[in-house]
Amino acid sequence: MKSGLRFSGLIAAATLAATVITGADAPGALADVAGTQASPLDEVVPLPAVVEPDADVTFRLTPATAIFARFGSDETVRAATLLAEDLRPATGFPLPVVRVPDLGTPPGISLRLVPDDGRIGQEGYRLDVTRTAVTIAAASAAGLTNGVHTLRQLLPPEIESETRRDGPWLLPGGRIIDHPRYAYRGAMLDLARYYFPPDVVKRHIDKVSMYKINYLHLHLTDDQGWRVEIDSWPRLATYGGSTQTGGGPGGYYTKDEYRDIVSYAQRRNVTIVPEIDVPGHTNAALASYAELNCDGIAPPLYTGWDVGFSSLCLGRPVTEQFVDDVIREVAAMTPGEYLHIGGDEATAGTPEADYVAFMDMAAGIVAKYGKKVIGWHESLKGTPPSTSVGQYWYPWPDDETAAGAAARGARLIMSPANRAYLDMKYTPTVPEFGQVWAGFVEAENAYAWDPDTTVNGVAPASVLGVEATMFTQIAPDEKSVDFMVFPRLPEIAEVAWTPREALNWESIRARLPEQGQRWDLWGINYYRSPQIPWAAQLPVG
Ligand code: TNX
Repeated sequence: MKSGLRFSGLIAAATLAATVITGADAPGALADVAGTQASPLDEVVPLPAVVEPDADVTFRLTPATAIFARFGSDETVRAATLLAEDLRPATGFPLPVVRVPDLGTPPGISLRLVPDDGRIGQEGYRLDVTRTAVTIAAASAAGLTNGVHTLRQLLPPEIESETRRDGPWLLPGGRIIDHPRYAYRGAMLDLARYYFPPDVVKRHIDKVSMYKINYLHLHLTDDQGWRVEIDSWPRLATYGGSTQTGGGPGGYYTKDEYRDIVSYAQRRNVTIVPEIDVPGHTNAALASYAELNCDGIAPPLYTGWDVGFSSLCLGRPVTEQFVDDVIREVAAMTPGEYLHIGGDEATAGTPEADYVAFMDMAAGIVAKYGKKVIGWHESLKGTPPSTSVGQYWYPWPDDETAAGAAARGARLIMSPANRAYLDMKYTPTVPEFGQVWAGFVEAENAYAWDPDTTVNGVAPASVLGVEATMFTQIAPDEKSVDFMVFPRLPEIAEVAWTPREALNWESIRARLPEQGQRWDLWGINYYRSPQIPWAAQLPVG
């Protein structure tokens, strides 16, 4: 029995009956009140807030099904087009996007923008499935896209096939009313330690957006490489980007390639958060421009594993000019509100007062170019607490900088390394290539934690959200990145989305096998954790 499915049904039952039912009575209470078995309507990851299955009803997608969007509403047409593109390959159906002047409830699938009724918020949605019609209603494009991701997961896993399958393509009847727990649901990909071509980054966006991740933080610069073109300092990319961990050719994104990644993500409701890591983690920049070094000598490019040995020369006008130029050019390519300036492990003999002054200067430049600043939590020593966001990464719960800054108004994104660092090994032997410094992070460890109590002295109201990070010096290719990301990223996405009271390891454990079947069809190399009862692999092809 899947207790979590019962739990989600329980929320539905409680909603229907306007009665709060708790504790051990839950399964029986569900049967009594709702009179139904758990439905695939609640197989979704992340688990929706409210699920009201109607076991007597199914909707069947056919070659005649159309997707309706209101004429003149770009947001709905965009989400409808995304849905059609998602469903066409496996079904082989035309699924035309039809613009209509007024919706009514036509037979088929309709997407509509509605005012927030207080239950869906800005990013939530309502999904209704009857025998003849499927409706996604949301207050924003983001909400509609979240509803589209849910709809796709309600279809059988074969929907993920790139080639045509037979179906039948049935959607379970009922209603979902859903909204996220946190505003910031992030994933990070380190492109500095290894360069990945744009199509790999785009596939990564596809993979994370399925789980309603709405921010993808790109770690674009580090000791081993500088990956984004900067016109005013061209050698950063052409020379600083010319290698990677372990040697090899590296690479960088031209401005056009970078903008294309940003808009690809935007269409899937994923906002790119670019990170320019300063003042440490800067060997690639120091190697490219001698004047950024205190001794005026450019070091060689770096292809090793060490951290904490490099620093820009602080307190010099040329360094400030460098930071201003880079942030100006990156901000101009960033539609999102955040820019990440790193600030971690600035331990190369940097006096704390100099570090604080530098981070304060860099934060001021970010604000000057109209963006909000994020930094690794150490940066909260130097960035203004009331307007800054710190990303907490230590694997322990006590930190004066984070707690003190939160008390003065800073907000925190929770990435505790013992839960949310996807480069950690799962077990002492799996995989051979993982990190161990924050311990082992098996599937259950990545799930069973509460961001609201991660750092002592940081109140829930100061928690902006959650981010799962993927540092790549251990993972040179898409296959090894995927192995670390799945199943842990979908689990952390649920921690970030689903109401705290509905989080339940037994529940997600029972829902992940169906996700695994989808990953098989995507060709994802995932970790078949012994903690999860995986299903048989679906035939690919
Ligand atoms: C810590 S997290 C780092 C990275 C490493 C990572 C390896 C952080 C702010 N810095 O530079 O790649 O650990 O797990």
